Amino acid sequence: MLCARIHDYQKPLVVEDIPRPSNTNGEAVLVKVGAAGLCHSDLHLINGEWKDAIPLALPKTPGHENAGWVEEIGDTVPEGLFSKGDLVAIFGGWGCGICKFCKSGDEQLCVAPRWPGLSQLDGGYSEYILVPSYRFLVKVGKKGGLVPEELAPLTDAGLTPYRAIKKVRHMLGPGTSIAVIGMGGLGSYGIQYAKILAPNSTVIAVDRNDKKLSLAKNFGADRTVNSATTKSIRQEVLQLTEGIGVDVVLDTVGAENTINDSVRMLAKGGALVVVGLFGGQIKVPLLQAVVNEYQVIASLWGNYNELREVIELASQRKIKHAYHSYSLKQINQAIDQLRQGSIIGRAVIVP
Ligand code: FEH
Ligand code: ZN
Repeated sequence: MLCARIHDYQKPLVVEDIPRPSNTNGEAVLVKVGAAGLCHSDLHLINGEWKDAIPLALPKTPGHENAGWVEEIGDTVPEGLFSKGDLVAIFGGWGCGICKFCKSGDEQLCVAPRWPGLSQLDGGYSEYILVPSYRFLVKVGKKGGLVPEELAPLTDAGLTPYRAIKKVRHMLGPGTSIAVIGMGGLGSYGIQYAKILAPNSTVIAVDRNDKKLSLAKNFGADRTVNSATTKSIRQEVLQLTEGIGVDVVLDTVGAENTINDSVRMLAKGGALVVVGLFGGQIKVPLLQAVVNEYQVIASLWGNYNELREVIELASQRKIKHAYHSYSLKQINQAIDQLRQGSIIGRAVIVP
């Protein structure tokens, strides 16, 4: 099977033919990959920036945002659950199943995770991916006619902001506002969830790129702020919120400058929810944080049930998708474009 693997950090992925997994035993399911989304985390991984935190035995196939069709079914998968050819989204937070986080349903927070493409297990930049348990598959019905290119990003880019906004939806409602920083893959879903989960809040999209901001408008953002051209993001946001600031900021970038901007636009009692992993430190001025009772919340990915919810929304065609397809052979081109920030929406690899 064709796949794209990291052989050396900071080098292009190597597209090569390797034997297809032959061990679809027990609970495992072999999935023919229909699409695999390209995430910023893959850039960190390929650059070697995470090699201490997430040590990999190279060569390794990345790709943790996957959807496709059931190809082979292990012998202990309960009868009748899956059939060959079923369309499935692959939940990527593969956990041990028995720790307190897995048992509470937040398997993406497992104490011993085996995330595809981000651990010793191979991911989806490949014609086939071996999923260690049927428990990580969401079977997708025909409603809405979803295709793998739409489903794959939903397993991460479309899942992470959903969980994040659910954590703070009680702070939103009439007369409130939320700013979503970064209109890449996550942000373009984030503004839509803000509109769905808090329909009466004002949703402000923030990015450096006008094309991404116009996508955000198209996807339901009420207001946009270009952080590269504005004289002051804080002043512009204050103007848009009658001098109050925003009740919630969702930072999908997670860089020191976006965290600084986020804190400076918060209303009293506001919450900053960070999902972006660009890097650096979260620094919040202590006096300001306490006096204003700011909340800083980190949120990782989403759980299996949250994935089911976003797929349900997508099946009802309540969310829009922006993606660009690349073949496996074009994967290094997609990686370069993601590095340059020139992809509008999500890049998906279609093997
Ligand atoms: C990054 C690191 C570890 C787990 C998950 C991730 C994200 O890419 C998920 O969006
Ligand atoms: Zn990711």
